[in-house]
Amino acid sequence: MEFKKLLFIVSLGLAPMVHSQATQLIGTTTVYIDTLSNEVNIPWEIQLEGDTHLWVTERDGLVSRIDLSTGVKDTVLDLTADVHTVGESGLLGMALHPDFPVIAEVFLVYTYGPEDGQGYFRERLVKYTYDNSSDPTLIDPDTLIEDILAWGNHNGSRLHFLPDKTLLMSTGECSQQQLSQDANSLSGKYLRLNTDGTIPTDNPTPGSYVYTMGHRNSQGICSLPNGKVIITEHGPSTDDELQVLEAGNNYGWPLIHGFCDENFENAPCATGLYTEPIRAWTPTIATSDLVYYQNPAFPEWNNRLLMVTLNGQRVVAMQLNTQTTAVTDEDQYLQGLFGRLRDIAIGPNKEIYIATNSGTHPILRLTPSNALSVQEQYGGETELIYPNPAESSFQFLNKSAAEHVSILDLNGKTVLEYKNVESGDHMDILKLPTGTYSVEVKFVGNDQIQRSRLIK
Ligand SMILES: [Ca+2]
Ligand SMILES: [Ca+2]
Repeated sequence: MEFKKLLFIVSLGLAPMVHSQATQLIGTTTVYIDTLSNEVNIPWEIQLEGDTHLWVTERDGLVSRIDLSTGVKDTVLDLTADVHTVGESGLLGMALHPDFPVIAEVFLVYTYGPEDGQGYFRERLVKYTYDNSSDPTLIDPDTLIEDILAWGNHNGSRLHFLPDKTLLMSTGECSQQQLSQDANSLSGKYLRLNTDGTIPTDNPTPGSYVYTMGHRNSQGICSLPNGKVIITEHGPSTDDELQVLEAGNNYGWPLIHGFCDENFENAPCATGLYTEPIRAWTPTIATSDLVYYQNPAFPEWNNRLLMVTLNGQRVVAMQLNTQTTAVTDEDQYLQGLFGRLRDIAIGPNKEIYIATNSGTHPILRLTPSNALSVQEQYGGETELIYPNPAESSFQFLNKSAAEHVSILDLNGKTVLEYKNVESGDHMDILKLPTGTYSVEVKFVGNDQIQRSRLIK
């Protein structure tokens, strides 16, 4: 009767590896890992909509909403005919308006053709309106910025809202390094704009979108509780970077790689014009997006900056000093388990979503065991089973073996029974209709019947 859930089949390189694990111990915290969706192809950006949906962009041109409780994916925009995809270009960054859905605006960055004779094409930022009437769709495209240089790689692009509701957009230098230091080019920059596409009057240079310069290819950005904005930057063969983004700064590419620590960097560093990173990685690990995580029930990741990496195939958890001038502690997690990791987002119950970039590109959900406590959510009942609510199966939080498990509906009728449940077993509830149930358990070595509520 027992049911072992095979959750992952991850292919890494030429030697396929099979993972059939549902839990991962991170420090002393048990983290349950499942797949929210296996229906996406090369996800680039994931973002929560309230506490019900995860929006995702796919590089080929689809924008979709995934229901957090069912995993069902609903495509709201198909740009595959408009997107020009070569290498790492295509549909990239996305941001929902901070007041979504009251202000039902969605911002998207994608590259488009035609190619010129040298293999270059263009990138644009477009605002859509979300029409939630009957069949949810993105409508009324309004191009905010276009004609940005695009190429097979180094196109950025992440979008991020500042507290004043202006929008930041990263652009890559398309391997034309001199553009990063050209104040008249939109490439190799962070741009800042109002949501109607106009230039904010308090941008560093009046009349210019350019917010910061000297970037190579930034694909990670988040805000900290102290208001600072942190970005990641892909280095060349050395020096992936973590930077504090501040208006008007020049981050030095291609004159300075990482810190000022090599002879060729002496002259530019001596000018004092360039901002050094707060952390650099050599060899590079392909630093992608990041979030700031706060959850006292998950001490290992609490108050840490969580960064996903592509080539590095891991989550890097970093503690920053209070001045945000240095990384004071850093640990590596999930190394190699799920391949390349592209994006990360935090859900309504402090669960963590990760968009992967290997194999079938699943979107993973990581739920620390304490994040979904029955007591917290439903008050006062024995904290017995996990997850709760559950979709397809549950197990005992304490991993105890049980002689007998009965699941009863609200009329007290037994609808499902399991006998001789071993430690860590999952109990299948796929057949059960959605609803509220009572679970009665006779654990091994305990004469008392324990009761808990189960929500499916
Ligand atoms: Ca993101
Ligand atoms: Ca250096």
